[in-house]
Amino acid sequence: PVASEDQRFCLREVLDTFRLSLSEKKEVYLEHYVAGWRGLVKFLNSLGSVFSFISKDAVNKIQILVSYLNGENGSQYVTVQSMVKYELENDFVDQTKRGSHPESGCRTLLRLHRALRWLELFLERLRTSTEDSKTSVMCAEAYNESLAQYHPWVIRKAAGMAFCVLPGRSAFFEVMNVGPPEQVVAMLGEALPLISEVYQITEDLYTQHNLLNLP
Ligand code: 1PZ
Repeated sequence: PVASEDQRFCLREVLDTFRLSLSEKKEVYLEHYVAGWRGLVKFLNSLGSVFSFISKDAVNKIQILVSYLNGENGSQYVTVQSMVKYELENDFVDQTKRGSHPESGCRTLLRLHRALRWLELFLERLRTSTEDSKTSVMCAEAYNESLAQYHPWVIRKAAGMAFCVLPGRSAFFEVMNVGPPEQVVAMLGEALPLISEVYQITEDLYTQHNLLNLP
């Protein structure tokens, strides 16, 4: 059965949420950042249950961040910048090994941030791919260049197996629900600079506060 319009993934929506996540002062709104990830998870789920071990972890991290956003100190979590400041000033971040704050917003967002780099690399490959390019190969290359270095062997192995069952390029483009391939490519060309910008702003912030290796 065809899913109703609002349940179907659309790349355009994800593009919009990442656009909304950038403030005028180039801060990143957590609410929209998380909404962007929700959209991506929706997409991942539509690819089949082989990917559910991945989407479960992403959903778990999204939920941790949402619970801070909706919690009593939610006003401190409006932007990634304010979250970092608040958690560091209050000593809510385990810096070298997991201790009393194993689920800080900072370490949780770092996992999604690293995955955003994978996304950037993967979408760039998709954008410049040709009809005979293999999504599994593009996905694995992007993964090996980014996220893989943070994952233990078992996860790398499981991820590698999941990539093998990704739909081919044209089916993949269809699931994106944007239109014909040329339109997908155009949309990717629009989305990528936004995703890169959000990534870079977070990367700079985390570098500045020495947060890139949080346990
Ligand atoms: C379209 C194909 C999708 C491929 C997705 C490529 C990413 C593979 C990631 C495999 C993650 C496996 C599950 C759990 C991993 C966790 O251990 C780590 C570290 O968290 P910690 O254990 O420290 O709490 N989690 C992550 O690295 C976050 C992974 C989020 C992946 C989200 C992918 C969303 C894909 C969107 C598709 C368009």
